[in-house]
Amino acid sequence: MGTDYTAMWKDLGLNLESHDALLGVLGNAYKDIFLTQKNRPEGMGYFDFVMSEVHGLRIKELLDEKAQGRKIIGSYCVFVPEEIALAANATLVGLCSGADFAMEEVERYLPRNTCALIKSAFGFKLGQVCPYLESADMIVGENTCDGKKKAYESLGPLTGNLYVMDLPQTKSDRGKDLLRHEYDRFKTAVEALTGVAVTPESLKEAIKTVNAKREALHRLSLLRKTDPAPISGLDALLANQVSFYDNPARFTASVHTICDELEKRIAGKQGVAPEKTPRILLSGCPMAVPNWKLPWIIETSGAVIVGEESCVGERGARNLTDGSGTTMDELMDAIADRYFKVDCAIFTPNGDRLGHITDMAETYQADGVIHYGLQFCQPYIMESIPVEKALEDRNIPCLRIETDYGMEDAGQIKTRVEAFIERIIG
Ligand code: BJ8
Repeated sequence: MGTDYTAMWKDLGLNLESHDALLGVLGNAYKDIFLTQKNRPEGMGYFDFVMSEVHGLRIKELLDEKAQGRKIIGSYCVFVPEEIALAANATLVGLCSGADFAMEEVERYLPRNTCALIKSAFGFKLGQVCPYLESADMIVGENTCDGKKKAYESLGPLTGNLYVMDLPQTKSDRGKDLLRHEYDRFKTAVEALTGVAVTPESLKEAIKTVNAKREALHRLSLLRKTDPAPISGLDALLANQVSFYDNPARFTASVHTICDELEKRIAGKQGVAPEKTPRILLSGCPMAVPNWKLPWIIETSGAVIVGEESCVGERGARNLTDGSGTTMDELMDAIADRYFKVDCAIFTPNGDRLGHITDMAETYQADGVIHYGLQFCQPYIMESIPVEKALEDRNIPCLRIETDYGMEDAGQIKTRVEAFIERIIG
């Protein structure tokens, strides 16, 4: 980073030494994984810049917004509706939980057999290393998996500004009523935070902004149907990761710029890997920055990732919100309708997800699916068994990987991935 942001980080209460260490690890991993890729689209330069300024310029922008009276809301889950935050003059940012930090301290609060994503959220707080977390005026936790809902009981007192949203566990009418009710309650809480009443007009405008972002991501996804793949899975994942904290309008424009470039590549049959490179669909737990381990292993083992069935991917961005309503009730119903379709593994039963995975494998012409389960994540690991069965029933090979954020098992995973790719090639 060219600018010195030390004073800003200090004002936010970051532990400068630990923060430096984290930035060092992040920067080195990024250089080794992303900047060594061949045939990257030029448009990825924007995302390289965003990543180099992820704790710098973007945080400064958020703090400048705060100085103008805007509030920042941090979230850990795609069930928190960005539309409502934007309509009440707040900015929603994803609180990434993709790296181990301060693990000894974390294990004073959480059992060892807690998933790495939850541990990471605690590590970032306890280590005082995340400027997004520290600049947030409100942090939203959601009652999704058991790990998260119990962990929020301990995270609340550590942050002092945690708001907990209840979520249904079944796709029933009662479940949908609960979600709608919780979104009303969230709207009231955000209005109280910002002092700005949401109106049908502001909500419609916010729906438009968020839909535009999702449409750009849909465009990017669909371009990956082609062979040769015009963009790597790592770069596409990065775009999805950045969508959680970039300015929405700027992000949308940048994704369209890449898509324009990819269309030209497709016309010229130019890919990131040669035609007929084995194509993998990645499915499972979300991958937050800087969790790039598995995609990196896959794409350095002779395959290309052509889609992500994940909350940092198609599950998170799949559906648009119907913005045609004119009253508050109609628009809030439309928001609840849209989010109720998210097929997170915390729902039981969750048959829609099986259908989405098989559809995606067919749409993106995947030769095989790798299911990624974070160790100790019961919902996704349990669901990986029926997922594998549904895929194998359709003759789509599936490999189930269970891992965490450490690199100790990277060699072993690489061996399994290479064997899987061999199997696909036949
Ligand atoms: S909508 S996937 S973002 S909850 S990996 S913490 S499930 S034990 S992250 Fe998620 Fe919302 Fe669902 Fe998406 Fe628990 Fe599993 Fe850990 Fe997880």
